[in-house]
Formats: sequence, C-alpha cells, structure tokens
Amino acid sequence: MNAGTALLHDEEMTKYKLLWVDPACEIEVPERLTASHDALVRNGLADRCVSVPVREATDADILLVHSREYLEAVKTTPDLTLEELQEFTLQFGDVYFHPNIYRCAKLAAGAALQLVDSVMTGKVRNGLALVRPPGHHSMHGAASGFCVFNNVAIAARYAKQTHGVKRVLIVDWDVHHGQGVQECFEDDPGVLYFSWHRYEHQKFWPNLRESDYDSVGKGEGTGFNINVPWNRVGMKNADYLSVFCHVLLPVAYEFCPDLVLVCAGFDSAIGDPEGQMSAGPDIFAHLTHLLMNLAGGRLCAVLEGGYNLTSLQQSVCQTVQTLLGDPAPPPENLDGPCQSALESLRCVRAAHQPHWSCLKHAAELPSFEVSTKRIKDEEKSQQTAGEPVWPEPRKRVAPPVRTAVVLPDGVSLPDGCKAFSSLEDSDPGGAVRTLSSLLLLVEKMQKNEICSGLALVSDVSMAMMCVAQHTAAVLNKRALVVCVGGSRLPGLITEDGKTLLVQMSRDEADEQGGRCFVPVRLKKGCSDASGFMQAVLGLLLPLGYQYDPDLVLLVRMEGSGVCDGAWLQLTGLLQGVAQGHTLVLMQKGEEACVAPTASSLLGDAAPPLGPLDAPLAEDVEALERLRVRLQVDWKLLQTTAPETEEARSADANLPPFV
Ligand code: FKS
Ligand code: ZN
Repeated sequence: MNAGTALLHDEEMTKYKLLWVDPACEIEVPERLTASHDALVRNGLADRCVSVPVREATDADILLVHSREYLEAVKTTPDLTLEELQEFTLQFGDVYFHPNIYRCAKLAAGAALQLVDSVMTGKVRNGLALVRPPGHHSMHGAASGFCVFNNVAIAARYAKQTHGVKRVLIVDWDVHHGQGVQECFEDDPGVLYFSWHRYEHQKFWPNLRESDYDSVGKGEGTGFNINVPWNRVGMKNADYLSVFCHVLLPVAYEFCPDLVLVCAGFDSAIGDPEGQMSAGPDIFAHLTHLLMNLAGGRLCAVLEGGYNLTSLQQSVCQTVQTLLGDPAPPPENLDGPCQSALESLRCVRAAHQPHWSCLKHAAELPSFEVSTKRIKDEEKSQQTAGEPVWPEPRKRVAPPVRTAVVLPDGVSLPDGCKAFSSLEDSDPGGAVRTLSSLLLLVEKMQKNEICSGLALVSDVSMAMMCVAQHTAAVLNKRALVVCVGGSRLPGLITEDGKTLLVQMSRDEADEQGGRCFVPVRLKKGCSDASGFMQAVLGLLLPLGYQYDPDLVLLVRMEGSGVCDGAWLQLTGLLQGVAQGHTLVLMQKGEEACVAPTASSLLGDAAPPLGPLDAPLAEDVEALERLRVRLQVDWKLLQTTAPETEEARSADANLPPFV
C-alpha cells in the first residue's frame, strides 16, 4: 500500500541568478536548491525516494493560470541584453529576470505537474518538488517576489482538469502571503487556500490589505480563502500548531480534499532573515504529518521560499523524512501560543465562523480593532538582536520493527507486521501470557526497538489498566491513554501526572474530570464522525502535543460505535505524538478492524471521511465548555487572547492605565 515518496529535482534549475545589485533579491540564490538536495542525499533520504524526472510545462499548462500577454512577454526574456532584462524586471516588484529563468520557470511548473501526475496515478503516495523559481506570488499577468509562473496554482488547475479532482486544498506555510494563489482561486469553491504569513499590520511585504484575515474569498468561493496574518515576528512551534489544530485541520476535514498541495516555503522557520520567526525545523515534521491523513495521503509539496541555508536544509529533510513515513520527533519547546498569535487566531476563526460548521462556536471578533489599523509603538523594539542559534534536529532513527502485534490464535497476521509474544510460556495463549507480552512490548517501544503495537485481547479494560500502571509505575514514563467508547472507567490513577486519560464516549451522567482525566461526552457517542473529529482535532491533538507523552495507549472499547474512517483518522493523527509510539488495544470480537488498524500503524494514510456534516449543537457546546475548563492548564487549547485592559488601551494608542 505505502507506495513511496517522489523527489523531483533537476540541476538545471540552479542555472540562473541575480546579475546586478538589488538588495531585495540577493537572498534568492542557486545554493538554496543545491543545499537542500545535498542534505537529502547526505542524510540518505534522496535514496529512499522515487526519483521522478522533471519536464517543462507547456504553453497550455501555463495558460491555465497566466495571461497569453504575460507568457509571451516572459518568452522574450532569453534574448534580452542585460540592460533590457533589468528594464523588463522593473515593471514588477521584488523579482529579477535572467536569460535562463524562462527555461527554469517552465521546469519548476512542470516539476509540480509531474508530481501531481505521479501522485494521482498512484505511482507514489506523496512527494516533494525542489524547484526554482518559486511560484506563489506570481499573478495572472505579472511576476512578483522571485516568482515567474505560479507553480502550485497551475498544478491545482491541472489536477482538476486532467485528473478530475473536485476539491484541492492548498496549504501555504511559506512566511509570505501567496497573493498570486489567492487571486487565482478567490471565487473557486473547489480550491481551499490557506496561508499564514508575516503581516505586521500590513507593514510587511507584499503589504496588501487583502492579505488580512478578512479576505475570505468571493462569490461562490466565499469561505474558501483563509489568511492567518502574523502581526509579530518570533512565532514559535506552539503558534503554528495551534493554528493547525484550531483552524486549518477542522476546516480541511470539513472540506475533505481529494488532493493536498503544499506551498512549501521554509522561510517560516527559525534563522530565516525574511521571516524572523522562531519555529524549529522539527515543526515541519508535524505540519507534514498532520496533513498526511487528508485526501487519502495524496500530498504534493512544492518548494517556495527559505533563505537561511542551514535552516532550509534541515526543514526540507524533516519534511521528506515525514513524507517517507518515519516517526516525527517530539516538537521542542511547546508552551502556549503568544498573545499576538491568539489575536490572529481569534480573528480568523471569527471571520470564518459563518462559512464552516466546525467554527460555529468560535468567539466573535474582539471588541477592539486588531486589523490593519492597529499599530503599536512597542512593536519595533521587538526585533531580536543577532542571528539566532538552534540545535541541529536530532537524527530520526526509525526502529527496526515498525509494528508488532499480539493476536490470539486463529487471527491472521496483517501484512507487514511482526508477531510478538513474551517468552514465558507458562500459560500458552492465555490472559497472563498476553499481558506479559504487552508489558514487554511497551518496554521495547520505550527502547525504540519497536515503533508501534497492536493487540487483540479478551479484556480490554484490564489490559489498559495493566499497561498504564506498568508504564507509569515501573517504566516511569508518561502515557496518554485515549479510550474510545466504554462507560465509567475503574480507578485509573491519573493524579501522579504520569497518565493523561481522555475518554470519548456517549453522553452519560456528568463527570467532572480533572486536569488529567478528560471525559469527552458526545450525544451520539463515537458513531458521529463530525463530533468525533471535532473533539480529536480541537481537543485531543492539542492536549496530546502539550502533554508530550512517551507512549500513546489507544483503546477501542467493546461496542464503541466509532466508524472505521474516524477510528483510522485518530490512529493516524495520534502517531504524531510520542514519536509514533502507539499501542492499540482492541477487544476480541473486533477482528475485522485488525488489518485496517495495522495498516494505519504501518504508516498508510486513512481513507477520506467524506465532507463532514455539522456536528450536533449540544456536542459543540459541551466540547467548548470542556476546552474552556482545560485551557487554564493546557495552553495549546486556547483560541482567544484574554481581552485585557492593556490590549484595549494599546489599541486606542493610549498608555496602559496607571
Ligand atoms: C528583502 C525583501 C524581499 C521579497 C520577498 C519575496 C519572498 C518570496 C517567497 C517565495 F516563496 F516566493 F520564494 N521581498 N529584504 O519566499 O515567498
Ligand atoms: Zn516566502
């Protein structure tokens, strides 16, 4: 099933550069590509990918997005003199031309199309195209910001036209706003465009009013354009993850794309001179992972920006290694999102609240103005002095065994899994032997000898208790226990902080829960995919990330009612935490679910759930109450900044009250 990862690369795209002095363009150098590719080779990642040849985009491909006039104008550039090139360049902003850039721009767009073809025909599951020039700024009739043709926009139109794709999600994690992509799909409900970008209340390039959160799309495309403006520099892992959990993922699951395209710019990582952000290269492992269960795993990433060569190559490696299916490292320094990020988050959620049922409960726009007009003096003093330093991401070693299973006699071993049992044969096939196998399995997961595990047991509650207690008390490790279905749980100790228990089940008698026991009650239980996914994305994932467990114990109780699709999404998404150390426990009788669950643990994408209906109003309200209660302890659950007196007075440009 796991059909591999494509890598598209062609040295030809290093063969153009800036030929005159222009401080705005000097960062866009050929070494960006060489450094990225060399790092993939050096880390043994290029070898693990399927190498797909690059082709030139044809006129017809380019005309899917650009005007004939513009294309013809670009076609003249290979024959221009240096002076003529400079003059040609002057009609556009922050871009340069070179006699070979037209050829490279055709290859860049063509690489994106080859990648789409490879993914859509099933030759590979996903992939990355390493290209220059980038694309997301170029417009229908204009070059802009180092971009000549809009590689990803062309790829999206092409996917619709050639492969009959109905819904495309474009995730633009580059630190600049892809205004070219926005322009292209503004009124198209078939393409959902998401971009976060350094904005600073319109002070940052490209300085457009329409990059703000209130540009939500037009006409039929209203709601299908999502802008998250960053009004401060220094955004960190927690800021990025919180936007994924509280905006992008819920909307993306509701939208249900057939294909995911990523404008993969790495200038949003630490050390980048343009972005000035503070998210580590490791965050791209998670951003990638979190998108890999959408669209049946069909994900095409196309390089955009990234100007610190060290940060760029580390980020590219994190992305590719995740596409290849290796478990992600725990994200470093996950505190809560900063105030400014929370303001942005609130505004985006409020602006999109009318268009997406997953945001129905989002708070209103704050009473103070946080849009373009709000300019604070203190902001300038925020600039950090000097080059930041950050540790090189740890080598990610995939354990020798990916998924080990403990199954009763007669249940056949799923493809690709390793049968596992403890050596003590005192009670062959019996409960004691099964339990001792489970404990040993967890120990081997903690030693990173095995990545994940799956067991079918006769008493799932009992097995859960034993594994949880053993992990906390004997191994001294932290477990996130996710219990799907079931009723009240017999005293699982959660007070020592070593176990965080989240139970998702049917609405029953009100339980208070606590900091480490989170009862998620859904009116129709886990059988309602919308409510279930709402809880998973907005509650469980942020909790899981913040808790940063050593082990995820995922328990499927008898008669949980969870549908296979939602269950597999949960299994897939949770592997982003605890370095993929997930142990799934299922009750005997659920044999039918063994093979699909195993395949998810092996790294296969979950099948799409279909566009989600609106969750039940009662569930949404209950989840919101839970989120509000828990956000005090778990900052990644916050979706709004507290409306402080300071924020208000800063807005009015008044001094904070004395
Ligand atoms: C230099 C000002 C530079 C232009 C920034 C262009 C950014 C391009 C990019 C792309 F992905 F397209 F490459 N202003 N101090 O990174 O978004
Ligand atoms: Zn950029």
